[in-house]
Order: sequence, then C-alpha cells, then structure tokens
Amino acid sequence: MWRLRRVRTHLAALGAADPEPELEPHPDQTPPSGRQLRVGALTGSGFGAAVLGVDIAGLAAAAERSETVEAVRGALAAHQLLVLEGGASMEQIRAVHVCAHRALGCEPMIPPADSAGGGGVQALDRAANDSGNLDFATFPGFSESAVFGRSDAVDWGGLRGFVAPSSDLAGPRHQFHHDIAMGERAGPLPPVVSLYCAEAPKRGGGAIPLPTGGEIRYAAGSTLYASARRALELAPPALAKRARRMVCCNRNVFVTSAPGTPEEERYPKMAPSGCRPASPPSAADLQHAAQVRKEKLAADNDGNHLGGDEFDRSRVSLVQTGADGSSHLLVNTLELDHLEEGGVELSWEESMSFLEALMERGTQPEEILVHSWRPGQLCLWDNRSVWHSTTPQHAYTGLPEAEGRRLMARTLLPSPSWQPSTVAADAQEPE
Ligand SMILES: O=C(O)CCC(=O)C(=O)O
Ligand SMILES: [Fe+2]
Repeated sequence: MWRLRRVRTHLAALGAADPEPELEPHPDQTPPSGRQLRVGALTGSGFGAAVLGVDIAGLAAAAERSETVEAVRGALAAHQLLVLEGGASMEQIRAVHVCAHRALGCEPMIPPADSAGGGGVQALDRAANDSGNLDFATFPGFSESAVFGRSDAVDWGGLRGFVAPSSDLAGPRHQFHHDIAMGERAGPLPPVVSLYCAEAPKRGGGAIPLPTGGEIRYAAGSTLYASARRALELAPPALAKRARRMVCCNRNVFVTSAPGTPEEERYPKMAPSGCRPASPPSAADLQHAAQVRKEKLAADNDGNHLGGDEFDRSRVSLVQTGADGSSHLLVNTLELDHLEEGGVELSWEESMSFLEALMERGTQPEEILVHSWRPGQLCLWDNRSVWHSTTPQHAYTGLPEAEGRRLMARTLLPSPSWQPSTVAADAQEPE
C-alpha cells in the first residue's frame, strides 16, 4: 500500500493548482501488481482515493479483466470515490464505468448504439435547450454522459455551441445530494456516477461558512464530496438508531422552480448546512416539479418505470446496507417529501431538522473532500453512499472566458440489477 503524504486536498491554497501528490511507501508495502491498484487516501478517514500509476486509458484497456474488476472492487469498497488522471475519450470513460459497475456487483445499462428499440437509458438523450445552451446536453452516441459548466465556445465530443451554468446549481450555497431522484417509481438510481473535467477555472475561490462555525474553503469550480457511510458512523448514536427505523417518502423528482422564476425566488434555497432546503417548496414549485416528472415519464419508454403520471411518492429506507455489509444513509433532501418513523409520518420541518442533525458531523470541513479540478481528471464514485455538491459559480462566472472556463462531463449509468431497499433497516433484521 502507498499513502499520500499530503492527504487533505481541502488544505490546498485557494486558487492554486493541486501540488503533485508525493508518494510515501507504507512500511507493509507490497509491490504493485496486476491484482491491485495503487491508491492513496485523500482524507484522514480514508474516504476518497487517488489512483496512482494507472491512467484512465490504462484502466479502460484492462477493464474486461477480472483482476482489474477485483482491484476496482477493493478500492471502491474501501474508499467509495476514486480519482483517475490522464485525459480520456468517451469510449474510455464508458469502459471505466462498466468496470466500476461490475466491481460493485451491478450490470450497467448501456444505451444501444442506434436509436431504434428504445432500450437502456436511450430516452435520456438531450439536445441544447431552446436558447442554444448546451447545459446537460448529452454527447452523441453516449446518452449517459452530459456536458455542463461554463464556456462561450464548446466543441467537444460532437457538441458545438456554448454552455452556461444551470441556475438550479447557481445558488450561493452548497447542496449535498445523490444524483437522480430515487424510488421505485422514479427510475433506477445510478450506482456509479462520474465527473470528468476537460477545463477548470484557472483562478478564484471562496469559503462557505457553516452554522457550526467552520468554513469550507474551495478553489473555483471545485466539487464537494461527503461520505454518507461516514456520516452514519459519526452521527450521535441516538440519532443513528432512530434513522434505522425511518423510511424516506420521496417526490420522485428534484423540486426546482419553473424556468423564468426570478433568481432570488428559485427553489431550493439551501440552509447554511448545505444538507436541506431552508423552507418547504411552494405549491407552484410542486406543480412545476409534477410537470417535469410527467414529461420525464412520457419520454421514457425503457420499461423500467411503473408509469403513471401522478406526482406520487416512493419509499426508500433511510439506512441502506451495501454488498460489503457496511451501512450508509441514502437520502436526497431536494426531493424528500417527509420521513416516516416506525410507520408514523413526520412533518416536513421535523424531517428536515432530523436529517440536518444526522448529516451534520459527516459534512464538516474535516470530513469532506473538496476536489479542485485539474483538466484530464475523472472522479468516479458510489452514488449510493456518497453525496456531492457543486461550489458557488460566482467564483468563476465573472472571470474572462480564458480564465473562467469550466467544462465537465457527467456520466450516469443506471443498473437494472440494483434497487434500494424500501423497508426500514431495523425491519430487515430480527432485533
Ligand atoms: O458542478 C459540480 O461540480 C457538480 C454538479 C452536480 O451535482 C451534477 O452535475 O449532478
Ligand atoms: Fe449532482
């Protein structure tokens, strides 16, 4: 095993490029072989790891081999999030994802190369929006990957135009979430999600103050990660015990306001913790979300959804147990309607206050990973046991194009072979 001497990326000087990791052989080091990946932990708890000595192309080339899958399995189980270097084509990104899915015991859905037949996640193909903004447009032939960021001139992977940051993510605060609304009627939650960085802002940054008195310092364009496994471990025992009795009743879609809503009124405004919206959505926000969900279902012919166009709710256990036996939280407060505890419905405010307290220790600056991007990096993570968040866009949107460009590809590969548990954790095992 190898360790990084400099373990905390969030201590990197604001705006400065990350220094190259320095390798320090651990005393019980075994020589790297085909059977293991050399990884260096990025936080004191071991959450997140840099993959060393193997680039994206190298991993993609070996992705079919069982020893590679085994090595990725071990690394993801131990660290939940891996950072790879090296620049990549979409084919290579896909190969690495397929390998990561298999490592997690899930078979990924891959959309068919031609558009006929409608299998997989084909229905998620998305073009530029009406104003020509490529925000979350999918790459031709890779409808699981979408571009986002900020650039006046994009010419990448068959996408041409401009990309302006979506205002859903534009708030001054962070918002920890798992990607994609969850629940048996929402479509499959992708077990693996990744971000690939083609361009990163060259300067700028800031600090997000937390209600606990600390602050999250970030370089412009950074992404925040927190472990939903570590959060459960660190939570006060009485709260963790209650959590095991709880079920999340989800709205099946992220709730956001209708386009055209003035910026300052857009939902969600996050609480300073970054763990929950500050106030419940309005009737108009909910109506818009119901419409979005209806359109999603109408466009979706993949047979994985139960259908129906009502704004229904689905139930997912708050505490989930992974294949390796470790437990983690699975909750997205941007889509939560309410919690149920032992069959009793909690109010929206009770639910959110409880979750905020439950998530607090795991989302403090010393626990989270602040990833400041270098172009050519790929972060891939277990989307079930990791929360992520964008950092405030004002840190780079005011910079000139040459310095403030941010170009990212996000990949979601859902799997039909994994579904969250819908029964409260304490009901899954005898007392
Ligand atoms: O901007 C980022 O770094 C993360 C954005 C995000 O959460 C997403 O694309 O789902
Ligand atoms: Fe996200």
